[in-house]
Amino acid sequence: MLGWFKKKFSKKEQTVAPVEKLPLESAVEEEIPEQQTSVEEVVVVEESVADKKPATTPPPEPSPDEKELETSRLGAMFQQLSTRLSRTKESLVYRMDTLFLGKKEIDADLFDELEEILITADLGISTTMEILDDARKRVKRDALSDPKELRVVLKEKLRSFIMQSDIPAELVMPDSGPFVIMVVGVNGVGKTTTIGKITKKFKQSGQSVLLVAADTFRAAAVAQLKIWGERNKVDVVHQHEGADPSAVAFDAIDQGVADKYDVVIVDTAGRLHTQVNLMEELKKIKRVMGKKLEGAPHEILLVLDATTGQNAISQAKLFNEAVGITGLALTKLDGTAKGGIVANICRELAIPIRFIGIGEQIDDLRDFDPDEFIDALFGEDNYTNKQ
Ligand SMILES: Nc1nc2c(ncn2[C@@H]2O[C@H](COP(=O)(O)OP(=O)(O)O)[C@@H](O)[C@H]2O)c(=O)[nH]1
Ligand SMILES: [Mg+2]
Repeated sequence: MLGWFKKKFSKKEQTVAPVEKLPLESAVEEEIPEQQTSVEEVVVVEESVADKKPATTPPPEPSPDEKELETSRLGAMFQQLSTRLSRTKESLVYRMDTLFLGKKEIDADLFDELEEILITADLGISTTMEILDDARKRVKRDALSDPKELRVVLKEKLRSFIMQSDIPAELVMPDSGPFVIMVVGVNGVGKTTTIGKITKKFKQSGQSVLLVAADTFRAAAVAQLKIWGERNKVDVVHQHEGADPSAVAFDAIDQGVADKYDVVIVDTAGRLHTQVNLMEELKKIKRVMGKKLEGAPHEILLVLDATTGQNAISQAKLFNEAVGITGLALTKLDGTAKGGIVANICRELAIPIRFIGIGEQIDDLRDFDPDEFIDALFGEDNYTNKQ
């Protein structure tokens, strides 16, 4: 479930020791040493080190000061995530805690109230039922009598749902040529904003990015992507309003390959103002890119708005049937009490969540990390200790 950045790009900005000297594990983690290294070269590097002996000189250990700085940075990020999730914390965890504290024993009433809390936090009926069944079994098996003991049971069950759709991010990345990401989703979920935020992450890790305005149905959509392009100082391929989105995508792949971009990100429309069926249009965009570059688009990222609750699940099913979704970005978790949808999505769909959006600003996008998410929700501040 880790996003591309945790696995592939997170450490690229750091100065890395020569690759031949690194053991395979570190080489894979440490990533690409130079700004313009293509994905192809990275793979070659990874293969070549496989034959070599483990390093005799490991990369320099961070100094105690650097370690401390990193720990406090991670701590601050964790705190921020925790704050941004506060509405879900209130609706799910605080209510649960109040219930457990107020009850002396685990009885049918407690389970009824728990059911209501879980459903209100948007865990969905079937996910809620599975959680409650599991909790009842645990109470019986382990002879639990104190309601507070249920907290751990529920927390671990939620974590296990979130771990379920864990699919390594590298699997979607190409061996060579640009990594093409097609971003889909209904209108207003945050596709263009998410693209802007992801672009910053790629840029920070030294990747060259080409943005593609294939939402050609509104001039404003193209203008919005261009603004994100300017903010990130990256090029944006666009044509006139109403241009054929497939043609825009087709040409962009040409440019992406010819100019050796590392990443090409294609923004698409969420609602068409013509007679064209949205799903047919998306299938066509996908098809033409695949014709131009084998395997493209490598990632079809569906953006879902967490505030829409269960509706997000139906959207995911529809888009998945039409174009085959490989990853999810879940936006607006900052503004909702319905963050329980995360567990529901993971349980219902075998699609990894790559990112979560926790605000409107460029830095308000996080690689999705199940442990961090659960700890932030349950208010356990031990995440940074695990790093
Ligand atoms: N609070 C919050 N707002 C977001 C987030 N992501 C996007 N938005 C807002 O959602 C609105 C629609 O975003 P946009 O990117 O235009 O959606 P699109 O139609 O799918 O491209 C904008 O006002 C964004 O600022 C998020 O993670 N949190
Ligand atoms: Mg848009």
